[in-house]
Amino acid sequence: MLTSGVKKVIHRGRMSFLQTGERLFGMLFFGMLFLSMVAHGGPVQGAEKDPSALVNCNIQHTSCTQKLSDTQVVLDITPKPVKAMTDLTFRITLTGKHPEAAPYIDLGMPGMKMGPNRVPLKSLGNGVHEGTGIIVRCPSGKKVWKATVIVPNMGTAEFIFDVIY
Ligand SMILES: [Cu+2]
Repeated sequence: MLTSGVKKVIHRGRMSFLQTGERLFGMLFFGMLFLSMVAHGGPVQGAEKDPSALVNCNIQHTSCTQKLSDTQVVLDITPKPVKAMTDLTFRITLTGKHPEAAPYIDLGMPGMKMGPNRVPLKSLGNGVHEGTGIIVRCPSGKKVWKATVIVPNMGTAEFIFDVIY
């Protein structure tokens, strides 16, 4: 009597455990499905599909200029052609109002989460700032890169350009 009662309880316990397990598995499955949908079909995808449409800087041939409130931000990268996996010199020239601290550059790719890649810049006087950095080769094969120039207390300017692999 007693043992069969205990068995029943164990059996019932097992059943509900199995059901909970199945439910958990289902939730995980749909959770992952949802995540992969977000990862592949989110609003960022537009930029990832055709990043060349976002290019706003012909860095392979010239420097690039953007307006930032009271100043102009000029970016140049040398040597040219600008290649991935080589030491590059980044030069930011600010005309007009000067910031409280030196600007710096965050390198990344449009619509993609790349690892952090910051280029600190040193002032050379007259609004000129320079630093060295490396643009890596993206495993996706995409060659459109983005340099976000952060000018303390003034704002940011985004330069999007093609890099040679
Ligand atoms: Cu990438």
